[in-house]
Amino acid sequence: MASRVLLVHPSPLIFSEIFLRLEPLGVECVASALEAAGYDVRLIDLQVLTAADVRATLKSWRPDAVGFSVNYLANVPEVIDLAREVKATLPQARVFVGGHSASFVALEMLAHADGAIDCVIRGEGEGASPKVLEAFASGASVQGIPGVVTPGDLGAPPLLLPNPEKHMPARHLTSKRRKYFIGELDPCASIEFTRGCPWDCNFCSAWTFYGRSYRKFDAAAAGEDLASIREPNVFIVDDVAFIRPEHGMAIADEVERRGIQKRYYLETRADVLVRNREVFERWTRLGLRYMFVGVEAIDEDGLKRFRKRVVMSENDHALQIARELGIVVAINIIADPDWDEQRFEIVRQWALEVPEIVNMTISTPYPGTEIWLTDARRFTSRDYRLFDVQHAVLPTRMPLRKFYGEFVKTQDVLNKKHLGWQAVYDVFGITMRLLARGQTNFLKMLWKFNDVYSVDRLMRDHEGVVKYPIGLPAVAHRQAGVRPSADELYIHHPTAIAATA
Ligand code: B12
Ligand code: SF4
Repeated sequence: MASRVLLVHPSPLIFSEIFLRLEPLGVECVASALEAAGYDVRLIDLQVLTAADVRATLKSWRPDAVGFSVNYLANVPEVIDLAREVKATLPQARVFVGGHSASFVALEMLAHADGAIDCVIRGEGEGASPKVLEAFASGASVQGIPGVVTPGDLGAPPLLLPNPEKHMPARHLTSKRRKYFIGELDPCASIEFTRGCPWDCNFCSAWTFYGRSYRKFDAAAAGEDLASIREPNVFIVDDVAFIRPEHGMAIADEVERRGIQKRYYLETRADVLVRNREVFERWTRLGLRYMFVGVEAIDEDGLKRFRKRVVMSENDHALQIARELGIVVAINIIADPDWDEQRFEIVRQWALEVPEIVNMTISTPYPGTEIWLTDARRFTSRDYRLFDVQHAVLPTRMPLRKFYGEFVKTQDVLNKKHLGWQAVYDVFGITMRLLARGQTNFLKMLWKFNDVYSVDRLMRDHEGVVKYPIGLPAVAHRQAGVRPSADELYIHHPTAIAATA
């Protein structure tokens, strides 16, 4: 039996160099399923440890198998190179990869790795991973295990877990947990209450991964998981929190019954907040402090273009409710590479007028999104590392340097709005309280901004040698407006559910 399994989560991207760094929940769930199956599991998170730690563990512990998590496209090259190192150090070790992005580019990762990765597990990893390791150990083929992709063979489609709450995250395997934080929620753990999203925004791959399914965790199990968390702060990672009001209320009952006292951050949609105000109100009493609302655009045209299925008045109403409840709201605006100086200026002015924390990302067609099928042929870069929503990979109307100039200027204005002298004065008490407890993540974040966001750095990133170019969609030239089929988009089909897990 392959008894020793090392699981690795790759390094942080630009985004998490400043604002937040969160525990690798997905790989912790896979670790939990493997432990339950009797494997000896170790986990290295390269957001807080280094590649030297991986090398040292390979030499001293000599795992029989190494699994990499690839939730972010930008991490693909790093993981392929690390897989090559594993095979060079331990030729007998088997290497497998899983995660959100790996699921969409599985065949192409295997081709780039040229034998260094034995298989990719598409979709949820808890069900397939123990089966794959069993096959590795017995010398049987992994082909035919649902979700398993081998070089040149996409294999059988993955199956959804009937009970995703069964394998609670193996948080005991992570070290340096004090490094996980989001803003002043420092330190901060993560938790799931649901999986999937029933909407279908065209720039997002959350819904295509789960085939638009939406599963709720058993409320008592969610309460038990929450009660087991040591950190005082919790990030609820659900794509859209509290879509079903009765579920949000049932978990709130558990929180009250168990006397759990924490502060929370969650992400939701404007229309859900408007519809289920009473749930958010109750959670505010239980400790909900921060909320991310995916606003995406500040005009009706933009909202329609992203197929967001909300109108501006709903966004405004939601922000009003959040203000009344005293929740600090963060919103995101997607910058289009087609924007000119004037467009950036309008957004800056708007962002300065609203009290919310405004963040900006750059529209990026990812495999798994609808816009990938329509826009990928226009890519100006095929470098995976630039697919992090902080770089432009489509042609910009302005010269690229000028576009980045406007982008960085906007980020800078937004940063000064929240982290300028008045804001620093406002958070002085928070900072001192955190320092007193030895938590320095938040303070470091306050000063790091200018080192991370610079036009020169963004331009330099485009000059990197592209060892493994990202592939293009197989279906040639889809027209915008023509909806692709579920088979073209989905990783999980909503009706393909495992009998047991
Ligand atoms: C929480 C979260 C984050 C956290 C990071 C958590 C972390 N340390 O991994 C934060 C807030 C930091 C974050 C940041 C970003 N995120 Co994010 N994030 C999410 C979110 C909402 C949930 C992820 C999660 O924890 N889910 C719960 C766990 C249980 O699920 P999971 O991770 O998918 O794991 C399962 C499977 O993927 C698989 N699996 C995972 N790892 C492995 C490993 C092996 C070996 C195997 C076999 C299987 C396996 O099995 C797991 C259990 O079923 C997802 C959306 C989503 N629904 O997935 C977006 C998402 C992953 N993020 C996305 C993006 C774009 C980003 C950012 C680049 C930009 C941004 N503004 O959001 C940054 C950069 C991140 C970075 N690396 O620095 C995109 C990914 C796009 C892409 N294709 O690359 C997603 C899909 C959101 C979206 N709407 O499109 N993110
Ligand atoms: S952007 Fe949000 S609401 Fe839209 S599909 Fe993605 S997770 Fe769902």
